[in-house]
Amino acid sequence: MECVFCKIVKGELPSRKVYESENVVAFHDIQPQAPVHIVIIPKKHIPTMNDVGAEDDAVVAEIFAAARQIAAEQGIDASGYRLINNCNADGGQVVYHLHIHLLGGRKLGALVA
Ligand code: DGP
Repeated sequence: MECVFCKIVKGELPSRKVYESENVVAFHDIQPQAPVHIVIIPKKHIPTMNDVGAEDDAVVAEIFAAARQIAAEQGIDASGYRLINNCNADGGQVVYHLHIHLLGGRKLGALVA
């Protein structure tokens, strides 16, 4: 079965996009854990953080630039936000297409397991 995030990239699955460029897309998470919960992904299928290579430096930098831009657009840059990457089973990864969660809009709890 094809990766759900690749389907979103191709427009085969609907999503509420907030950012799109040649190499990166960001959209609202389907199961939001905070008032602002956006997933930022490379369009390229990279399964996990472990699979990021030196050739991906530019796209990783763009993901962080997109996070800063989106946080400002969502009005949470000053109040604060959290960026999370879940890697593999123990990290709680469910979708095996690299993504960063951008969470904010409320006071987030301590980062504990
Ligand atoms: P993770 O555990 O880091 O792999 O989180 C995957 C996230 O992806 C989870 O918060 C729910 C979200 N998600 C899964 N399927 C879809 C989908 O089809 N659309 C959207 N917008 N989000 C999805």
